[in-house]
Amino acid sequence: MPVQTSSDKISLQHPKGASVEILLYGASVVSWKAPSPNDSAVAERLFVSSKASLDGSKPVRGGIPVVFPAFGPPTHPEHLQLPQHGFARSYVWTYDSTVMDNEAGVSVRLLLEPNDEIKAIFKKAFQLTYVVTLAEHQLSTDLHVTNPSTTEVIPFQALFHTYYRAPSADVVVKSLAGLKYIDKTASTDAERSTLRTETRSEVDVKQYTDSVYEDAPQSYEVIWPGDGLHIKTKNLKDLVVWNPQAEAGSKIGDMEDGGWNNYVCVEPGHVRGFIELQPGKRWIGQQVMTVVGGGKRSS
Ligand code: TA6
Repeated sequence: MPVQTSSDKISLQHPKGASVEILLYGASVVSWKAPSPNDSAVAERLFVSSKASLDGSKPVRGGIPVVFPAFGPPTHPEHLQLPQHGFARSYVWTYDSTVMDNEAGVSVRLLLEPNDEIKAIFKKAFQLTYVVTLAEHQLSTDLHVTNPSTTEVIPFQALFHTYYRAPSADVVVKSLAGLKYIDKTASTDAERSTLRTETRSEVDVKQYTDSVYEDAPQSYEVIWPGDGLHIKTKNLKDLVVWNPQAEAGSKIGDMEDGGWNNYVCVEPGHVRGFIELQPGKRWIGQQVMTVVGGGKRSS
C-alpha cells in the first residue's frame, strides 16, 4: 500500500524505494528515505535525535517541524501568547486525503484548524493545509494558509525547520554569498539585530551557527563529499542555517550527545517581517528537496 494511515502517523511508499513517515502530531515529517541517484542505495535524509519525544508530549527534535505563525520567540503584538515557533508543530493534525498515488508521486493532505487550546492563544480564524509529496528522489512540502474571515487580517510567519542528516564538519550551503543576514549567536541584542553581509560562497557550520538570511534566492545546494541535496522554494524569501555545535547543543535536553555532528538545519521561511493575509485569501509556501548525490550538481 503506497499510503498507510494509523491513529498517529501516515506512511508513504514510492514504488522506486523512497518512503516518508509523518506524525499527525505537528504534521512532523520524521523520516524521508530516498535512493541515491549515484548507486540507488536508499538512505535516511533527515536527522531525528534519538532523545526526541515522538509521543506528542513536545515538538519533535528533528525531521521537519512546521513553524507557524511565529518564528522564534513571538514578537508581533498579536502573537505574544504563543510559544516559541508557534503552535503548528505541537497540535495533532488530521489526515484529509490522498492527493496523488502513482509512479510520478505519492501525496497526502493534512489539516489543522483552531481547537479550543489554539483559540485561547491565537484569536484569528484560519485553516492550515499541509501537502507532502514523495517522488523517487524528491520530497515536497507545501503549507497552505487560508484566511476564512471576511474582515480580519492574519499576520504570520512560516518556516520549514528541516533537519538534514549530514556531517556537520563537511557540509556546506551554497548560494548565500552577498545576502544580508543576522547572526543570532552574537552576544548582545544590538549585535544580534545588526544586518551583516555574507561573504562566503560556501557557508559551513563547523562553529555554532544561527543565521537568518533575508531575501534569499530560493534555490540552494546542501552538499558534502559524496552526497548532497538541492532545495527550491516558493514564497519563502528567507533562509535560516542552524547548527548549535556542542556549545549550544549540549544545553538542548532532547538532543542526543554529539547529535550536532550529524545534521544541518536549512530552513526556508518568511520570518523577516510578517505576511499580512487578507480576508478570504490563501497563501502557499513550498519547499522542494531533491537528492542530487555526489558528483552531480543541479544548476
Ligand atoms: O531555527 C533556528 C532556531 O530558531 C534556533 O535559534 C534554535 O533555537 C532552534 O531554532 C531550535 O528551536 P527549538 O524551539 O526547536 O528548540
